[in-house]
Parts: sequence; structure tokens; C-alpha cells
Amino acid sequence: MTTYDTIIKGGLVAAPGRDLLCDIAISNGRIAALGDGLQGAEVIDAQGLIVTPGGVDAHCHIDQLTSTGARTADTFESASRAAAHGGTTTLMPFAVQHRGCSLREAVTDYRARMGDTSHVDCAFHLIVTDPTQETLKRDIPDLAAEGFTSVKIYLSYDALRLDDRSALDVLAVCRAERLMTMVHAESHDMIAWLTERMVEHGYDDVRYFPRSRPIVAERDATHHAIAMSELIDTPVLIVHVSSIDALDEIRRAQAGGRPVLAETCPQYLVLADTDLDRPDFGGAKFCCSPPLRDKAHQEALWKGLADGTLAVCSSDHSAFFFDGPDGKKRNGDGAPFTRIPYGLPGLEARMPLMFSEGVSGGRLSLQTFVEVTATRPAEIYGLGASKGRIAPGYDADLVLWDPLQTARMSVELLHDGIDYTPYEGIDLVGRPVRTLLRGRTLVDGETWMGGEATGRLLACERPVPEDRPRPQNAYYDVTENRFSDGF
Ligand code: DUC
Ligand code: ZN
Ligand code: ZN
Repeated sequence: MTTYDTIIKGGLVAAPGRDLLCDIAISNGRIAALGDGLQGAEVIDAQGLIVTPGGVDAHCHIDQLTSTGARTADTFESASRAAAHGGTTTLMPFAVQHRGCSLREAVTDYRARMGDTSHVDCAFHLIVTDPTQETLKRDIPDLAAEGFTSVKIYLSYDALRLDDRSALDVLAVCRAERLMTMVHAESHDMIAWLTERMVEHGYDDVRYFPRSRPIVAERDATHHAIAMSELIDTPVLIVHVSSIDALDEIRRAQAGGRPVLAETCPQYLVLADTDLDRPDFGGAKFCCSPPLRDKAHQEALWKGLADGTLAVCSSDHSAFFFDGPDGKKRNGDGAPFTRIPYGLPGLEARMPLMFSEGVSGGRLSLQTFVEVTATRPAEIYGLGASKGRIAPGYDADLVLWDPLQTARMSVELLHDGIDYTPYEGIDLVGRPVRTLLRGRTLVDGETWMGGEATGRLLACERPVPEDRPRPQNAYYDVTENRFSDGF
């Protein structure tokens, strides 16, 4: 009988399509077999535990310089260590091109920041803010060939947003190169106009922040992003969907056969706009964009995950300390909402929250939990051949969960070193108790076993298949430079 390197014995395994009580055999860092009575040099007892693929967090900002000059709080070392504690084994942060800089230089910079310091595997998305001819014609195609195969564009934020012509240019290159385009969909001018008036009339306290970025601005930009993707005939993925209204736009596009994908994040599922009312500038801890919404949106988003409208649940981790010179108070305790760095920490909390609120809470099946936290993000961004599934040939990135273990979310429970968590006080049912990356245990209970960092920089496949179905209506074919109906 074959003796494998490691056997995970007797757990309930969330295998593709069904949950199985079986052993998992691991050899050379990969899953070698699923079955009963498998033998290995090392045996990990998983009786009474659930085994899922390691989480793939497809939207996180790590060691990133924001457009307003603040740098996010963690390094690749600290972020990846925290991620592993929370059951995430692949991170997809961003390499950001700031205006006037080259995209290639941005990638060189972020690769150097990661270096050999990550404890989990990483693949970068590209943020394009300056689509010069060099960016469009040289850097994006060259980087795509090297495995950087997804691009995020912004329809909001002064320093990041693209106007429509520039956005269409980027979408056209993504179509030609078969890349996934992620869109931050909030209407810039609506927000800017409203913010100006609110500030002028003294409504600049952080508790008014959600009103400055209203749902209609998200709905409008979501519709617009979908329309641009239709014109170019290329898939888009709408990131951090926060409202029923945006979800409805996405659902309508999908029902019409459009290649429109979407993501939401735990903050929109478990936190609400009332959290921004907290005293002593506490609302700043909940300041992110799109903003937190009324609780009524939460159940709709959970249903969107359960029915597949929302394919991905990422953290949108963008961590700032509450105190300190580069944190939420960098422009003063009580600063106006226009001068607070936006973003919430969530790398480590994402999987435990989704397991507890989703699986233990009866909102998601175990299968759907795995799909939205691991399988679909891996597939959508070109990592589907090695990540996100428990099947022979896949990387042995695995998480063992004790479905009965409970804890209360708190800053002490987490390992990211940030001085707060927006999820403080949430009771958790079900906890990750062991995380493995390519067959090696990184975390066992509370004990860090990871030693030296072994995370790899991953090259992604081109996510859009050559033979994807084409829509019925005519579109301008940017590869052929003519209309698709022959005009
Ligand atoms: N919104 C984003 O789009 N990115 C990072 C943080 C945030 O709040
Ligand atoms: Zn965004
Ligand atoms: Zn983001």
C-alpha cells in the first residue's frame, strides 16, 4: 500500500460538489488521493472536524500607498501570518499604479515589498490609474504574459478614477488579452457634488459619511460599468457590492446572459451604517467605501451569495491603526470624513466570520462557503488549476475547522497587530484549528508552526476563455476593429 507524506484522517471533507467523510493523502505538497484507510508518515487526526480548502482572499490591500498618502498598516509578513491564522492561504493584493508612474514600476515595487516575506501564496492584481499608451500597449500585455491577469479600475476617487474613454481603453485591452477587469463602482461626480454641499453646511462628521456615498451612486456606477462591459464585450467583476440596488443591476445583467461577476465582503454582511454613530471618533473604525448600509441590505447580500449572483466574498482588507501617525486619526481625532483613510482590517476575520455567520448561522451551505471563499475566486482569477479545491493534483492548502468551538471576536483574538477590529464582540461558532499551506502546517491551534516564510508569488492563467459565448447584439470588436455584425 502507498505511504503518503501526510494523511488528514477522518474529517468531513468539503470536496468539489459534495461533503465526504474520508481521509486526504498529501504528497510533495499536493493532494494525492481522497479515500478510506490511507496511510502516511504523518497522520493528522481530523475526527469531528471539517476540512475545507484554504481561503483565497481575492481583494486585499497590503503595504499599499493610498492615493491620499497614507500607507496601509501591515507588511506582507504580518498580513500573511494573520491570514494563515484565519484560514486563508492565498492572498490577492494589488500592485497600484499611481498617476505619472509606470505600471511596470508599480509591479516591481510590490514584488519587492513581498520579497520572500509572505507566509502564504500571493498573486497580484494590477490597479490602472494612468492608461498611457505605454501602459495599454506594452505594460499590460507584457505583465499578462508574466501571470498578472486581472486589472482593477476605479470610477470614483479623484486620484484613481478613470473617465469613460480611459475606462473603455482599459476594458478593450483586457478583452484583447483575456483579462478580468474588476470595477470599483461608485459614481464620482454624484459623491463629489454631495460631499461639497455636506461639508459646506457642516455635515462633515464621520457619522454622516455613509450619506455622502449613497446607494444611488453605487447603483448608477454598477449599471454604467455593466454598460461599458457590454459595449466592449468583455467580462467585468463588480467588487465590494454593498446594496440591494447594485445587486439588482448585477442580477439583471446576468439574467440577460452578460458576463458580469460580483463580490461582496463580510463588512457588508455583518456591520451596518449605525456603527458609524459610535462616540469618540469610533465611527472612523467603520469608514470604508462603499460605506456600510442599513441592515436591510444584509439578508439580500447573503441570499446573493447563496444563489450565486455574488460569486466571491473577499475581505477588502485595508488596515489602518485607529491611533498613531498613519492611522484613522492621521488628520486629527475628530477629523472630517473627507480626511480619514478609508478601509477596514479583515484578512484574518473573513473566513471565521463567514463560517460562523454563514455555515453555523444556516445562511450558507458548507459547499457555498467553500465556493465563495476559495473555489470561485481561484477560478475567476486564473488560479483554478492549483488552488481552491480539495481534489487530487491540487495544492494541499487546507483548513481544519472545529464546528463546535466558540470564541468572541476581539482584537486579542487576532494576530494582525492592528489596534482594533470592527468585528469586536461578535460571537463565533466554529473556529479554524489548523491551517496547512502546500502540506505544511502553518498554524496548529494557537501555535505558529510556519517558521521562515515559504509563500510563493503565483502566476495566474488568463481568466477569460478564448471560446466564451458571444452575446447576440452587435458590439465593437476591438481585436478586429469592426462591428461584430459585419458592419
Ligand atoms: N475602499 C476601497 O475601494 N479600497 C480600500 C478601502 C476602501 O474602503
Ligand atoms: Zn474599491
Ligand atoms: Zn479595495
